[in-house]
Amino acid sequence: MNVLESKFVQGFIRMATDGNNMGWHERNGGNFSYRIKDEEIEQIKSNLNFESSWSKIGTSVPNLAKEYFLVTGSGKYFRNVELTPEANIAIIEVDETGENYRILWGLNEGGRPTSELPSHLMNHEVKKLATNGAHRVIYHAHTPNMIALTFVLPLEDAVFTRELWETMTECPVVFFQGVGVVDWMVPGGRDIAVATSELMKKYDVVIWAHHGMFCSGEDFDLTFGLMHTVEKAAEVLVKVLAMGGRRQTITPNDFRELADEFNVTLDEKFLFEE
Ligand code: 2HA
Ligand code: ZN
Repeated sequence: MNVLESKFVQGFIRMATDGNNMGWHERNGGNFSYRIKDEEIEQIKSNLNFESSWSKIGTSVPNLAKEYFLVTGSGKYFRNVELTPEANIAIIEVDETGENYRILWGLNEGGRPTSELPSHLMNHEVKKLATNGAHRVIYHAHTPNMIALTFVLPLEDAVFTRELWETMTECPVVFFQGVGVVDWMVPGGRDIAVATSELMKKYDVVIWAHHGMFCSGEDFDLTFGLMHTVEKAAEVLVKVLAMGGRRQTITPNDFRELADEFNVTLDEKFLFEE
């Protein structure tokens, strides 16, 4: 099968376009990766180039040895993914040591996978282990309302989780584990990848202070939906703070009732009295 005709590639392109339409991907901002299923790779194998040379990932992901990923390209713009996918995204393979990758398809005008490849692959590794292989999508976006909040709220998991949960009734149902926060760090390298993947052991959402967010999920709908929900919560919070703050809210006991009704467990450490 032609690579561009396969369903997972089409789903990936649609999500990149949707993210761009949300205003989350100025210039080359943001990046996105999908851990490809064996049967999906089998269908396109005859169109992949297994002659290309190996490059260093910049970190070690032994639990992703011999896995395949669809990724956005470094310096590429989300707005161009739909127009010329073969120039802006790539299929890569991780070698048997988990230290190197090679490009099997795409980036046909040159280029490398996303500058955040270490964070993407370390997050994939953590999530593959934590979810028994269910999570396949890692998505990084420059979401403006969340970025704004990181200049105002204390950079603590519990504060962000509770503030975001209080903005919309569905929030604690959608991201019941809460959200993690990474202090400002230099992007693109192994250090921020280690910090992010550590938080991904507990959360599906990690906020990068003054930068954006990472979300993890099973498929494109769930992962895009998660980013959208959290960023919308941030937007509501920005408005509430701009209007002078809350005069009434959802209380800890309301959250406990909600958790019972929707069959989710909300950690009591997020339900502190204020
Ligand atoms: O421009 O988003 O974090 C790509 C990025 C780096
Ligand atoms: Zn970024």
